[in-house]
Amino acid sequence: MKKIISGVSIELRQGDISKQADCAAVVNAANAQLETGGGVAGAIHRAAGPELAQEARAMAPIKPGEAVITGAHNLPNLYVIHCLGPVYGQDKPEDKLLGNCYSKALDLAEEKQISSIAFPAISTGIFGYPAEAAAKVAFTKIIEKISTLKTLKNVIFVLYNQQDLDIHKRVLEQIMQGK
Ligand code: AR6
Repeated sequence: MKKIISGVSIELRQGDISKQADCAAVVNAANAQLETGGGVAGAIHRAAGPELAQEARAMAPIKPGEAVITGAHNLPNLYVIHCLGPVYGQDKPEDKLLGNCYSKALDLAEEKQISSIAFPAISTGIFGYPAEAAAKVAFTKIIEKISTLKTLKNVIFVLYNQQDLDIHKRVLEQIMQGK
């Protein structure tokens, strides 16, 4: 599914975030230490190789809602943007912290003047954020900033399974219909 808003496409696809060769930057659902981990962080660090953690170490730790950018090493991308999402029920206010992740990732991508970025559903795995509520925060923030984007033309969400893809499709439709 693809929607165009203010000349920027928001595309939803099912897949593995570590295999998105057509995106200049991929976003990592990181931990504070910017080390490898489970889920997205595990897949990204495995594919990028140990140099990713080595490069990122100097920038750690980061706080919930923050984002930093590194090279992509052995990944088929130019950059990895590491976002620390909130742990649901613990880091508050969750919606603001999650929104900050998306906002800062877009800012970093724009600073590098790249045209495409791929996001996973930050915080919705190990950190426990309900997928529908997280999708609402993510799309609302991106649409809020979309008219300010200069070089970014493709914002891609890579959802790991069909259920998450369906939830994101539904939430994006609802937001675009003003619901
Ligand atoms: N590609 C795309 N999406 C994925 C992939 C993948 N390869 N693997 C999992 N997902 P999570 P979080 C989905 O747990 O909740 C890590 O250990 C997954 O189904 O990766 O922000 C870090 O080290 C879920 O929908 O991130 C942190 O400690 C979403 O991606 C902690 O987990 C996010 O799941 C971060 O937790």
